[in-house]
Amino acid sequence: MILKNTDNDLFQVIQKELKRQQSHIELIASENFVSKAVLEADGSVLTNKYAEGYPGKRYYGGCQFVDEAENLAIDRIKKLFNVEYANVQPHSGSTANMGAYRAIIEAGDKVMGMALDQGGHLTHGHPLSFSGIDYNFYPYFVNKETELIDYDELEKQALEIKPKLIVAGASAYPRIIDFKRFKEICDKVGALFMVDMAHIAGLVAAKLHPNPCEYADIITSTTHKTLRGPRGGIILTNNEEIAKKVNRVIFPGIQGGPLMHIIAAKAAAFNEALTDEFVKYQQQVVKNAKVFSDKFLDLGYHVVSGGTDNHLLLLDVLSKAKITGKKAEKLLDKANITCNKNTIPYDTKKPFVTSGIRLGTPAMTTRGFKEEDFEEVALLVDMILSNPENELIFTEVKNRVKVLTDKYPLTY
Ligand code: DSN
Repeated sequence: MILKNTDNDLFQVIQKELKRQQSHIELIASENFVSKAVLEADGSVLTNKYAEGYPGKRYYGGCQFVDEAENLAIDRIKKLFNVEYANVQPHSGSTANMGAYRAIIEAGDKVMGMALDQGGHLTHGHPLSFSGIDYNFYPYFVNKETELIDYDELEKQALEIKPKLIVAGASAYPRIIDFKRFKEICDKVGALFMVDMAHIAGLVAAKLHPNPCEYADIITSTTHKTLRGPRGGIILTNNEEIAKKVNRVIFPGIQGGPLMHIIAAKAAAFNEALTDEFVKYQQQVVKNAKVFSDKFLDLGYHVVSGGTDNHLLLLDVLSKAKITGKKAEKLLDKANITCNKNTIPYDTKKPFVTSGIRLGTPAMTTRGFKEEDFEEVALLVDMILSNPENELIFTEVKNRVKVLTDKYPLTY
């Protein structure tokens, strides 16, 4: 690395982060490890290029090759999700959602989105997010008993509220989302239908989750979670008019020059996602999550909704281990296991404290973890949470984490 000689301070920071990633068990459900090919495109000379506009219609000269990169990304993502139109320029999931809202609704319109503390996302109407500021959001909830989206209740609410738009999609929902039912509700109340599939995009690509592109007017996603690409966003639709509006809203409406190196890295990731190996990887992600969740159930934990159908689970740590999610996150970090505190449905604790933690399998499955490895991780998590003051246990867990991370090295 040239940086070592030119800027050793920064070089050391990057080395420390690499070492952290190599030596920790990464369970944050929204994170993953990109391939060397994706990283190469991400760090390529395309970062030097200004390309405001879209392929074939740019405000700068010299765009012939970045045009090719963007067209590759567009063609591949359309094939991956079997959809007609794609905008691959959003810098993030938030920007993609802002673009989607602006393309199909007006400021002040009524929208329904899943409550953040029940699994939704900030950009689905939280009062501190642009979404909650610009639009009139009404949250919908999961059933208190089943902890599943209550579609009947959602329908009743929608009939009363008569929203212009209903948003499906979540950051912490462990079950299959019934997009067909959502669409039926939207049709019944005359609402547009948007899906933010950021968390499950990789599963959708591998056909392990229903494809929202079959039902929704507009679909957004990030590219760096289960999809295992660079950090960024996308917007998809089958409607030509909406596609035209999306393009105008993203540029010049919200963004200036697109990040061409990131778009190239998106193209590299989408290419990988079209392979059989990627499908096998996603199948393993789901199998691992199921075994992981079953092991916690065996250990006596309350797993929200009784299990998982996708890449994540929500563990109620307060009811079993009598510690908050905040404390659990800290304790696990000390043992080289990384996760995040998370509210569980109808949580009695504040979002910065929480009763739960969210655990995901995508990142460690990329490293090669199989079912037996996740069973071991569940045991290690339980050892820490059940013995928060015991230094000997911490040492033992750290040693066992090292055995696992050594077994599946992360090399860049
Ligand atoms: N912050 C992401 C997550 O962790 O789920 C969602 O954008």
